Amino acid sequence: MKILVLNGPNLNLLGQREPDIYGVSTLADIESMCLDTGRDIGVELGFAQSNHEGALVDAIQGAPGTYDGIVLNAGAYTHSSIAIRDAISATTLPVLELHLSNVHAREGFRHHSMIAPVCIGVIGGFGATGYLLALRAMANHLGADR
Ligand code: CA2
Repeated sequence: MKILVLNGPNLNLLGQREPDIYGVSTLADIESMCLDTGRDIGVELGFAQSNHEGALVDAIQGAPGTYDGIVLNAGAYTHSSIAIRDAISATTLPVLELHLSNVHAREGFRHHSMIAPVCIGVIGGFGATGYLLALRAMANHLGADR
């Protein structure tokens, strides 16, 4: 069982700015925490990040055959990208929408998700811990958790 953790625009900056909103962990810290959880629940992981919408579409399209599910923090594209929504609709894999922050407690433009209707569920507001919750939720969805 293998899960892709896919991060979108600006998430490569984690830990460098806006720690009050996004926390102090870097993306590398989060990936390391994810690997610990992956070992705990017996799931393999892969990681990717891109600031480019098309590259995220490519990653979603390329995941079947290697991965069984996708944990996706699409960043700001969550709120705008029909292309990413269409890629999620088209894939055979389950996709979980993830956010570090509670988007519903923030600006109005973050309250709408273009991708939520085509995802299996949404996790947000728990900072870096949300990634670990998302892995457990996806593993449970895939029937692999221990
Ligand atoms: O809360 C989340 O995880 C978001 O997906 C993060 C996006 C935001 O546009 C979404 O509404 C919610 C922004 C990621 C920006 O990440 C930064 C990290 C450090 C410094 C600056 C930006």
